[in-house]
Amino acid sequence: MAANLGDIIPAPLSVDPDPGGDFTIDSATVIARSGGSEATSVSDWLAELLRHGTGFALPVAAGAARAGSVIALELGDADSSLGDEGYTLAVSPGSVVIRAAAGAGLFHGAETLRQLLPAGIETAGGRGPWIVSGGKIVDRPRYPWRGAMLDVARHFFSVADVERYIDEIALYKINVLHLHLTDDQGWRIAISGWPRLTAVGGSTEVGGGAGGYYTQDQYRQIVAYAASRYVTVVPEIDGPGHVNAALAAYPELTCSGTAPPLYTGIEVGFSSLCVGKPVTYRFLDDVLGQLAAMTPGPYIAIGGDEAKSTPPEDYVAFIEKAVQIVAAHGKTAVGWSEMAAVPLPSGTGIVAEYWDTSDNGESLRTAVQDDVRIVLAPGNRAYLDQKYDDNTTLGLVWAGPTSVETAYDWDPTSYEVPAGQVEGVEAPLFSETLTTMSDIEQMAFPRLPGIAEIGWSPQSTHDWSSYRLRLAAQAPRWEAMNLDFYRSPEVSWPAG
Ligand code: TNX
Repeated sequence: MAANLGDIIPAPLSVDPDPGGDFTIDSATVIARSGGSEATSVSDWLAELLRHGTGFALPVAAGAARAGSVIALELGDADSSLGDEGYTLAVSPGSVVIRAAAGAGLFHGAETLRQLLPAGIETAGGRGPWIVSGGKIVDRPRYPWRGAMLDVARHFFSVADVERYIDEIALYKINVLHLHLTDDQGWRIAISGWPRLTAVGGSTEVGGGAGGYYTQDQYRQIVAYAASRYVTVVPEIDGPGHVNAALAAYPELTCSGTAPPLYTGIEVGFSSLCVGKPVTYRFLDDVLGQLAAMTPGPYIAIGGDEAKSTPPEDYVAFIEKAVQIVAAHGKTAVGWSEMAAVPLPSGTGIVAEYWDTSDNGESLRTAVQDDVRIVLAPGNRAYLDQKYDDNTTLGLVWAGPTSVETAYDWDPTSYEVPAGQVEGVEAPLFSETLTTMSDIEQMAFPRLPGIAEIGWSPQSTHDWSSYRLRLAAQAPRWEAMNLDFYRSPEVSWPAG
């Protein structure tokens, strides 16, 4: 059965169904692309997906051809109020036309078409019929930053796992992958001139496993893969705390000059860079500079959280310097909200991520005065690493348990931040208890689509009782994708 037009996640801005306008993909359907190289790459991506699912030839041709049965992807000449990420999708008996001003919008429109097709589209030669409900969708995001954060430091995840996660988040129009690359338990990115960071610092993980790291080529591969899904990678090097792996590799980074042993537990707040030593900033400049050079996106994250072993005045000095180093390499610094309390020279734009709700928003106060951009990732709502309920084996509890409803049912404007300073939302997934891709998926699904919807959809569409029905309808797709998810009893899942 065809999904009702608009029964997708995240909910679109507006939907205008036309009961007489259904379109059927069949063996004669062609894909027409127009408007340049990104129309080509998005069309090729969609064609591959649809060929795999339907078994039809679905040739891609240039030009805005309209005869016969056509899926048209048209770049340019779009309603400018929809921005780069917005799109229109018009379904009539002869065609599906997706139009956008930029590649990102075209890609989001293609992901919408994917969700409007039956779940069988996700399996090789799946079962049709491939009917798309008639009518028109006009869509654009509420916020520019819709993030997912993945911790590859507590446990290491392969390039293939990260790419799979990118595909999964992109299905829900998430457009930022914040990669937590370093922490006490592991250093996961190769840095020229500092080989022991990975050779020593990358050699373990929580629980004592083998760990691992990305070579610079592998990191570039992840970034390019993300870009092909219109996802911007924001790499994070956490400091001045969360640095035991680096200190174990390079004793000169400690104040005592003695390297601590590698760490495989899950405590936080016990390590610190030595803020007064010049070598600390040579190190930081090399690391952040190399990352900036490999990262086309505008942001580099510098952590700044839970620096419980750094004296407060050292913390301020460190953040000031780290923000300057990021700026010197042409990027904007992102940090956890503690960092927003540091007075920075006016005009220093940073992005602060609000996470710890136990401080009643105190950590946001200075940020609000300084006009810092805020990403909301409230621990008790958006942290995908929290247990769902008493039955969940994976996950932590410091901010939870967090049910599917709790993760969905909040509004970014209800925090003490002027609405104009909210850049968006993010769903962090710290990996202390997660070792496999299936673990990642069980924690992210079904909560991640809820955060994605909060970031994309107008508040007027927000409604738990109808959302849980749209969410239940995702399950056959996840099964077809072999994507593991938690069958929360809050949702009436269709019989599998
Ligand atoms: C808090 S979120 C942390 C992390 C932990 C996480 C677990 C943040 C800025 N710091 O070090 O992994 O809780 O949920």
